[in-house]
This record gives sequence, C-alpha cells and structure tokens, in this order.
Amino acid sequence: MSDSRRALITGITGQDGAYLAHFLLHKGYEVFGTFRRLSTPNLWRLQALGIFDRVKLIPMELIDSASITGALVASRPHEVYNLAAQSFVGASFEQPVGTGNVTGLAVSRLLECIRHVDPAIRFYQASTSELYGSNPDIPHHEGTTFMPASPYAAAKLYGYWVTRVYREAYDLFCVNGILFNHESPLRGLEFVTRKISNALAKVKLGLEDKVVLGNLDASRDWGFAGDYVESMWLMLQQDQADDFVVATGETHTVREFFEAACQAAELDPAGILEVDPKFMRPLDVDILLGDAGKAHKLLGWRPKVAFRELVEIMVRADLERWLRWQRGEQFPWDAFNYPSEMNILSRAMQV
Ligand code: NAP
Ligand code: G4F
Repeated sequence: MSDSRRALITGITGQDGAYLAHFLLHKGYEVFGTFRRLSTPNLWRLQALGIFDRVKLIPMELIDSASITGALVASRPHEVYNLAAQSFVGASFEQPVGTGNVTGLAVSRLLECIRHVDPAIRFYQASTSELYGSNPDIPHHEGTTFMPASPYAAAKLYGYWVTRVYREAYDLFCVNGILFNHESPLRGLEFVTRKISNALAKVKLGLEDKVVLGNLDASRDWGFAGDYVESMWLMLQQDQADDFVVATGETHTVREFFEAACQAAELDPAGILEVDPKFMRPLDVDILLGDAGKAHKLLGWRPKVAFRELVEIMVRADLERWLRWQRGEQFPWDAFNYPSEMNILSRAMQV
C-alpha cells in the first residue's frame, strides 16, 4: 500500500466510475474500483480514458456482502464512492425486485461492512434527482419533498435514507449527492441523450434513416458527467457530512435535445424522428430542474459545460466513432455490446 490517499469506487466500469477514477488519479489518489464478473468484461470506458492500467480492479457483486467486505479489506480505502447500481429507470419497471436489491438494499450492505471494517471511511452515495419524481414544485432543492415515480427511484430513496440513518446513528461520514442527469460520450447507449447522438451519427453517415424515441415532452436538467464527479469528491472533503443537489439549473425537453443534436450534426430534423410507444414508461417523470445553490455556496462547485456544448461533444464523439469503424479501426467502444446496433454492424460487414 502506498502513502497516498486511497479511494474505492464501486461501479468503476460505468460512466461516472470512469470519470471519477480519472479525476482522482489526477489528484494523486491510489484508485481501486469494483467490477462484477460478466461473461464478457466491460472495461471499454477505462480504456477510452486511457486509465485502465492505472486503476486496481477488485471483483465485487452488490448482492454479496462477503465480496463487499473483501473489496474493503483489499483496498483499505479512506473514501468509498458507491456508484454501482442498476441505473436504468426503464429497466427498473421490468426488474423491480432486482433493482430494489442492487440499487437500494445494497447500500445497507455497504454501510454495514464499512461500520465493521473501518468506521473512519468517508462514504459517498450516488443519490439522484429521480427522487423528486412527480413533484412539480420546481426548482428542486435539498428541502423539496421526494415523490419517486419508478422502482428505481423507490430503491434510491431507500439508499438515500439509510445513508442518513448511518450518519446519525453511528456518526459515520456519509453523504448523499443528489445529482441531476449528467451525460457524456461514455453514457450507456440505452439512455436517451446517447441514443440520440449515436442514432444521428448513423443517419449522417447513411447507415440509418431515422431515430426512434418515446416520450419527447419529458424535460431534464442535463449536465456533463466530467463536471459532476468533482462535486462527489468535494462533498467528501468537507468538515461536516451533508447532502447536496448538483445540477445546471436549466431544463430541456427530449425534443429540444434532439433538435440541438440535429443542429450539431447539420441534419434537418424533419422526417427523421419517429415515436414508438415501446419506449414509453408505465410512469414517467415530466420535469426535473435542480437548484444547486447550496453546492455553489458550500462546495464552490459550478458546472463548466453548458447544454449546447454537451450536445455537440456527444454528437461529435459518436460521429467520430462510426467513421473510425467504417475505416476498420479497432478502439474501445460499446456498440458491439448492444443488440440494437448488431444488425447495422453485421449488415455492413457483409458488404
Ligand atoms: P452506469 O454507467 O449504469 O454504471 C453503473 C455501474 O454499476 C456499472 O459499473 C455496473 O457494472 C455497476 N453494477 C450494476 N449492477 C451491479 C451489481 N449487481 N454489482 C456490482 N456492480 C454493479 O451508471 P452511471 O451513469 O455511471 O451512474 C452512477 C451512479 O449514479 C448510479 O448509481 C446511478 O444510479 C447514479 N446516478 C446517475 C445519474 C446520471 O445521470 N448518470 C444521475 C443521478 C444518479 P457493469 O459495467 O458490469 O454493468
Ligand atoms: O435518459 P433516460 O433514460 O434517463 P432518466 O430516466 O432521466 O434517468 C437517468 O437520470 C437519472 C437522474 O435524474 C438517474 F438517476 C438515472 O440513473 C439515469 O441516469 O430518460 C430521460 C427521459 C425520460 O423521460 C424518458 O422517458 O427521456 C425519455 N425518453 C424518450 N425517449 C427516452 C426515450 N428514454 C430512453 N432511455 N429511451 C428513449 O427512446
């Protein structure tokens, strides 16, 4: 073990895990991260950021307390960032029990292990704006009433409260980051922003002729993931454990995101958008808009990338990927893991 500060990131293979690992390495941390055993490893984001060789990977499964204890003992962290979760709201309607276990109950497993292994560990819980759900009272802030509107949000509500309970009952340094949507070129392809940037890149290159979406009227407060991971770290550097909203303070509909992305790709939006009810949820969140005033004041945190720039970054990145793929290049990328991309990838290969 080195003398530098050590961080353990659960879910290091995900979007935020990769950006946070990158951020902490730059701060001089020794970074440990957990991954789960899959039939095909999912390490493309760490490779894309060029940090795969610099992080120490530990196998861990959130439903297995023994593996959580094992990860804590192996890494002896000063800070734990709990980012691992079943994080896709849509899937939580199909897997409500599994989501409750992994996204909710697992927070108790982690906190209980921390309490016994080393109660001095500082703990960050990835809470979410989805907690506000159907509460129309915007902008949402730390005092706004939670009204979860999905099994995912209900599970996160459990995680939020149990984090507070351990703070108060056992005096552990535990915080909730109530982060509003944050996106990037490393976002999973099932989330609407990346789905749009990826689909428009294919339309631009003549590989596809339309983009098929669900609810176009939903409105989200979208920021850049690379900015948001800094707030996680800042929360764990404070004298007092507390909970913070992290947001841009701007909200846009899915339709607006689509139109901005068309502009970035220099495509005419007319005629290339289709709505399919299969992408509608049994219950959706109409609008999210965050007031990050407390984070501005106490953490000194502010978003750097604005909406238009975020859209442009994402569209540019996906265009570049499909161009590289057309040139036959090999590079870290997720399209090959998605059934939605398979017919295009295989059709083009036969040509
Ligand atoms: P993500 O890309 O979906 O990453 C989720 C991570 O959790 C992945 O590393 C995944 O591993 C891991 N994981 C899933 N199930 C697991 C299990 N059973 N055991 C161990 N690991 C498991 O999500 P993200 O966008 O980075 O978000 C990070 C966290 O912030 C999540 O908790 C999410 O709910 C929360 N959050 C996200 C946002 C946002 O807008 N991005 C906003 C608020 C809160 P695999 O790679 O193997 O799948
Ligand atoms: O991109 P989404 O799937 O993200 P959602 O549901 O807001 O959840 C994300 O942000 C949360 C923070 O608020 C995180 F806690 C959570 O882990 C995740 O990162 O959907 C955004 C909106 C929804 O209203 C959805 O119904 O876009 C709408 N939408 C419209 N068409 C679509 C689609 N969503 C997806 N995924 N795919 C569509 O075709």
